[in-house]
Amino acid sequence: MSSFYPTQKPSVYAKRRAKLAQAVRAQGGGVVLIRSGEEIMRNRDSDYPFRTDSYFYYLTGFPEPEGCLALVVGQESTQSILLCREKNEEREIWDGFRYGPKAARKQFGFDNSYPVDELEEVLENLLANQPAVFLRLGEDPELEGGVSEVLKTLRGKVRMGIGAPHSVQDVSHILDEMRLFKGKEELDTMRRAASISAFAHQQAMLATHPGAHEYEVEAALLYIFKRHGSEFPAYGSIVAGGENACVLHYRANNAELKDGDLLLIDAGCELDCYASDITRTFPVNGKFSKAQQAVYEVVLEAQYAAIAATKAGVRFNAPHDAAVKVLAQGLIDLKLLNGGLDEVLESGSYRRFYMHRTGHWLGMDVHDCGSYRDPSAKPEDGVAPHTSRKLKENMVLTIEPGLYIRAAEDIDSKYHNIGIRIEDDAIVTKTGCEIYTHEAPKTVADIQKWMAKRAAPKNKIAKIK
Ligand SMILES: [Mn+2]
Repeated sequence: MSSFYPTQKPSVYAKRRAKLAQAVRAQGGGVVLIRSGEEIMRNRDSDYPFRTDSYFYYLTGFPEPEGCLALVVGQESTQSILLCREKNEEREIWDGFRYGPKAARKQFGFDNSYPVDELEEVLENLLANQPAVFLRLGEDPELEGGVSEVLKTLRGKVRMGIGAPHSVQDVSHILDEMRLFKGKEELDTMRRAASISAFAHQQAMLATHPGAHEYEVEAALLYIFKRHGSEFPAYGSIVAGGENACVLHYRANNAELKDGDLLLIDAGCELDCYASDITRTFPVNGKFSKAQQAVYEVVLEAQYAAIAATKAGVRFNAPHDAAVKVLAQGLIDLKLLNGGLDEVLESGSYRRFYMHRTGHWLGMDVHDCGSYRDPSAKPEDGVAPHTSRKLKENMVLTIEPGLYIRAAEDIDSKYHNIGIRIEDDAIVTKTGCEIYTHEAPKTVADIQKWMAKRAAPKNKIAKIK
């Protein structure tokens, strides 16, 4: 039986392992251990769909549960070892294909491989006389426990001339920094994921009409994701009509859509373990009211300002600060806030309507790994330690300002329950950024023009009464 894994050439993952090895070698070398995770039961004997650990997949391209990568980093050379499930005809008849150690080594380009059942014995051999073990500390208690056991066993063999590693170190920060900067293969996958998601948003707009339920629109999204080979949504899709849009992580997706309301959709597919993340907000009936349009234009202008502020060399906070300025001025102009711009920014009164950040790293995880702080910030250089880091080429981040106006007595009723967020994904370039989610309609004119294409509201696919 053949399979399409690894999705990239084995050399892509091998290069990442070599880079990791270099960093580990600089710290004296040792053995890096990263596991793929296991299948988790959902209820009774049905499990959740398995999704590989991002770090493990980044370094191996190996898709199965119960895998473990051991990277043995010596001063001169590195050995890549995979531990995975053995072939098992019985289990393969029931659950599907397994590579088994032998085929996995060959197809994925490892130096060596073992059945994962032998993990403990293999670790005893691998860790003997090594200076250190590198793990994602705090993320895999079972592995940490297993390593502790092995250390104890090795210490018991001291009179046989065997030494145990002297330290267990965290490897997360090294991998986080690597994953923060995307390579060509990663950017290609992310662009493809984004195109699928943008197309899904287009189709979701066409599936929207008064009287439909949020879940019907969600179904239109998921259909497009799956139809294009996406394995999962990258996160729980938010399909939030009317006041539900003011719930930032709305999950129910079960309300009926009303004529005159807006619909906020925050949804993106995952493709080969890479996320996309798009938000669009549009009128259920295809046409913005004056009040909705006024608020929408403020958020859109804020997003444009944030996009313009995104480029290599500026700090991560710059797009956020640019967006906040526009949002605050807009809230003043709409008479939703009193006072001058400086006063509103200073007091933070805008936070009543804008309570989240303008973006986050995007990659294998939707809120991707990587520090937001300047790793080199030193107080003695006049840079406070909490200062946000500078953007560099090939970082990927979202740009997603919003305004959320809950109904309240002190607010003009025409603005009640308007929740708007506009989110695109951006690759940082030398001179600016590449917005690669642009195919989802975004301006008022484009959205209204697109939604005018809707067929008369009827379901093309038969539905059970
Ligand atoms: Mn996001």
